[in-house]
Amino acid sequence: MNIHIYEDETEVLTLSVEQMQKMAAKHFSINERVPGIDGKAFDLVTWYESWTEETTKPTHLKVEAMDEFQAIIPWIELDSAAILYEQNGKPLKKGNPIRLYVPDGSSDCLNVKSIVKMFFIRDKQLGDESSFGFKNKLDENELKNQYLKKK
Ligand SMILES: Nc1nc2c(c(=O)[nH]1)N[C@H]1C(S)=C(S)[C@@H](COP(=O)(O)O)O[C@H]1N2
Ligand SMILES: [Mo]
Repeated sequence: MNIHIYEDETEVLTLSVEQMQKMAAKHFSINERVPGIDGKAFDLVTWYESWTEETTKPTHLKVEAMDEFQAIIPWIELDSAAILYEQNGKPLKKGNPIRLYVPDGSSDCLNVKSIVKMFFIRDKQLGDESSFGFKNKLDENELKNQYLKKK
């Protein structure tokens, strides 16, 4: 299963987990950043910086999963973000092919499993707050607002 990587809306790379993980310089045990979780991970930001040809930093990362769950996260929340790619020497049983962990994120809901697309975006209009939910559906906050409006 390949992971599709985009700069804004342009696909720039298609990578297997093995290719992706070999490009990364900083590998560690995920429990160094996420206590209680085991497995091998690499640092997201240094991985991105090692191959991008863009000269400015992204404003946001958008990740999309196989089940169409997605998250949009401001770049400044990603300083300690990690990509989990292996557990007990094997591919992930839960979250295959890769899972994002955002230890400095606003919510555990941002720890997106089974990522198949990653978008490195430059668009300040996406705002300062992270969001998540199923694609083409309302996110949790929107659902809550809709619900409250009806009452
Ligand atoms: N692909 C995918 N990732 C996901 C979700 C999902 O529905 N699909 N749920 C998120 C939410 S809302 C939470 S709280 C955590 C739950 O992580 P866990 O399954 O390890 O408890 O995963 C996040 N990652
Ligand atoms: Mo959640």
